[in-house]
Amino acid sequence: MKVTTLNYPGRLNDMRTSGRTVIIVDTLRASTCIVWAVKNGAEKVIPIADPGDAATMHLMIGGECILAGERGGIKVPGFDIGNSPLDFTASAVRGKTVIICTTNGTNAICAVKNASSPLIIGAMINKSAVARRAVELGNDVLILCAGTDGRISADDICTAGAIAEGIYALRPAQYEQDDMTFMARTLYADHAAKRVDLAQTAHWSRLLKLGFAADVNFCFTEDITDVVPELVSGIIRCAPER
Ligand code: 3SL
Ligand code: MG
Repeated sequence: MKVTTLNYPGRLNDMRTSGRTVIIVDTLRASTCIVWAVKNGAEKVIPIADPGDAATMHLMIGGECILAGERGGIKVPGFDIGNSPLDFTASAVRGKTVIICTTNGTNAICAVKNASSPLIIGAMINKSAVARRAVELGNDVLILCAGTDGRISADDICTAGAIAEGIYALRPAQYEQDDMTFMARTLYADHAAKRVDLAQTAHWSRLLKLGFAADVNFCFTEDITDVVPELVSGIIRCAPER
């Protein structure tokens, strides 16, 4: 079972997705928001790349629909909520359709949404459940990190390492990895042992400057939930029990 990590979607066209389970990671903050929305009872989450398209879809769906998203980390004007996981409460999302549009995370999801592979949403808050799901599925794994503005983002790499570590722990004899996954697991080990301070990295420190310290702490809390959202035909729901 080989685990490959892609730093950001730019080289996605060079990668094979078929036959692999694809785990999409945007730790700060879109994949954390999606996991938390599904955990809190959202009926479904629809990821959209463009804010105008998201607003149009919101108008078309009407009814019990929440429009969420950011540009530059800040709620898009006119949207119901921004991209703070702490806003995706049960009272905000239960039983509703959530349309979400973010700068990097939903772009990464939309980049693979037509792939025939199993597509699951990974975050630090569900890392162990995601590793278990990947092992159940039994395919090779591609961890697709959203990155930040077309570049590597350490928060995503750390979560990729945490998920890969979980897969290794469950299947050590079958486990193989590429060098990026080796580096991701090393970063995660250093983070877990407090040998590195990810608050120095670009996106984390930017969110702190914008006043989102509580979000960052939440996004880096491990295993809050066992929910594993799955993307099928462009719509994200809780993965069915297998
Ligand atoms: O780019 C994204 O998808 C966002 O998660 C970035 S931010 O954390 O809202 O700035
Ligand atoms: Mg991000």
